[in-house]
Amino acid sequence: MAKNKKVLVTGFDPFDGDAVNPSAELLVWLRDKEFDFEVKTLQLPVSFQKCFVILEKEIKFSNPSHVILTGLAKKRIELTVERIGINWMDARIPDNEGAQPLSQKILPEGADGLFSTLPVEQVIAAANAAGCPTKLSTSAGEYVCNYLLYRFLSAHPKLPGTFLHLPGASDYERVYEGIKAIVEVL
Ligand code: PCA
Repeated sequence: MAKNKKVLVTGFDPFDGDAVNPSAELLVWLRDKEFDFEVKTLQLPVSFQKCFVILEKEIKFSNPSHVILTGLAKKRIELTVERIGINWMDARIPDNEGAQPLSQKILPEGADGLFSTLPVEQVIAAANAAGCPTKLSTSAGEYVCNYLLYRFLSAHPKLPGTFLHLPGASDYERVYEGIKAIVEVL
């Protein structure tokens, strides 16, 4: 295990008229679990303007060794690990503050795409071994989740991190066990 391992796990508020977001429930679930390293949790607003600002404050404050960002992808049926964040926003629906950026870059001078800084195959294998069907994804979408991943990767090219999209209607206990296995294998 990495020396001074400290994993920051984030989730998102409910959005799109939903009452709950399983990525926020994940944070509550994780707080009850025991780890032999530190795990910090942070719930973020579904806001282009605020999510990354709040993440940055927490990274500066707690100096994590690994960052696992999570959110909901309602139409997916498995947990997915994002390989890449893209420099693009095209919001299908407004965020929770009414912002809806359409067809534009996140950072005008930034790279078109940035790869996750964790060994994604290894974390996929860990989640599958824990009984949670998990796949690789090469698109985190064009909404707030991809925005957060891209901004994170752009600001922290050396900090190991990735984004996990939780599936819609699922056996979340199993999904959460898979994510716990990912947090442990880092
Ligand atoms: N999923 C959205 C934003 C918040 C969330 O949980 C997304 O995939 O962009």
